[in-house]
Amino acid sequence: MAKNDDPAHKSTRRSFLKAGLTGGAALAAAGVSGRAGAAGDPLITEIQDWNRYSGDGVDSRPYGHPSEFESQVVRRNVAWLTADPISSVNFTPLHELDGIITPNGLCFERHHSGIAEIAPQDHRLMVHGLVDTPLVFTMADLMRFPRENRIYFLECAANSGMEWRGAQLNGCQFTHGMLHCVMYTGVRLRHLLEEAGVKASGTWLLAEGADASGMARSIPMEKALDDCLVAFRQNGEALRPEQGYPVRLVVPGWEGNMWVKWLRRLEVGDAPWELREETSKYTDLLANGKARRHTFAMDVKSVITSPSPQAPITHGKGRTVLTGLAWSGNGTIKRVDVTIDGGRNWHTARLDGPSLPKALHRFYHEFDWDGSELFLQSRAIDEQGLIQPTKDELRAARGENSIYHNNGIQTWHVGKDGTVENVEIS
Ligand SMILES: Nc1nc2c(c(=O)[nH]1)N[C@H]1C(S)=C(S)[C@@H](COP(=O)(O)O)O[C@H]1N2
Ligand SMILES: [Mo]
Repeated sequence: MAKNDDPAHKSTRRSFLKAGLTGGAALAAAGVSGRAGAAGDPLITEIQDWNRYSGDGVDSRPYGHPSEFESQVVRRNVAWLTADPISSVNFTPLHELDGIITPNGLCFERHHSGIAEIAPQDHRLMVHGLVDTPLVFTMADLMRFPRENRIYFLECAANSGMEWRGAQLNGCQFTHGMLHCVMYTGVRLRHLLEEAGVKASGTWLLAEGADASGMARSIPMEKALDDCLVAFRQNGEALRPEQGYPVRLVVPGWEGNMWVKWLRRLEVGDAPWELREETSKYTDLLANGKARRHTFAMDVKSVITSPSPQAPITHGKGRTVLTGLAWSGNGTIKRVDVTIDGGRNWHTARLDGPSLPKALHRFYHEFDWDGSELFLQSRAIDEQGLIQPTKDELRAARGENSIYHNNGIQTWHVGKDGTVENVEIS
């Protein structure tokens, strides 16, 4: 434990003692003050229960779960958004997470007809249409193809959709939480299609789910033969029922709606099917009354996850860690810029952790907070050189009728008391 008897640090002693001693060594290494005067802290001088009594033995938690002190780290919905939780969405608590991997139990859920509960032995995946040999695969059949492990983000095209006309929801969980990133294990969709033999006229693929909504999307054959996976595991274990157990389609970099869960049917055709999810939904109505459609790829985007409305600054002035996520459906993230003064000065953020195509990237910016008001923004640039636009730029290009594909720069206002609010300044 670091000792610091410099009188200049004494004023921080009391608040430090109240907050408890956590991560002392790591903080000291980073040059953070506030270690002085730990003497007399009952958490050090008195034996605590966890130090006196043995705890639960092995097997008390056959499937482990998070500490009881982390009970606030949960998915949340916005009750007024949808009429019924059966066809609804909840949000990943991005402000509580770090790194790039979303824990399985925290991946946001979007269902059109609730969670289908399917025993794997009862599941069938059909491949038919413009193929030489229509085929049906069982889960056991799928397990006999060569497997691949890939980390990808999934973002619903409606993520940030409620923010098109102005700042609305107070927290990145709600403004940006239709987003998760896990490691999938699965087989290349291409292998299944090759097994059936796609005819030369087969230029489109229909993917359909086994849930009651039978949700389906048209996918260009070029993408289907490229990097799509038919996945049965997430982060090493079986897919969660919420994520499409026993099998889902993974469509890297493209809008979440195409990642059909409980995947049961693949039909090869020669044109898109123009279903509900690609006409009345997931199209972008422009100012001139025309709608963009087939806007498959998710644009370059980022968000500061802390500080943020649900993760205010509680430690007062001084050393502050700003962190966030950046991602692009086009590939990797090349750079993230961060400003704390509403765009007057930009700093290059520090990217840390793996930089994988079509996966989340983690960034940090450490700064000394002088206790004044801040306007925090992040701006991502991807490997193709595409730059995240301001919301003004986005509305100038696309009007105000859109819901989907809002990748505008998010602004958080930090008050002098450290509270954080969703605002818009550009
Ligand atoms: N079968 C089926 N697949 C589906 C859906 C659905 O309701 N049924 N929802 C889609 C939508 S709109 C999104 S954004 C993603 C959400 O995936 P998640 O629930 O794993 O977050 O799944 C897609 N796949
Ligand atoms: Mo979605």
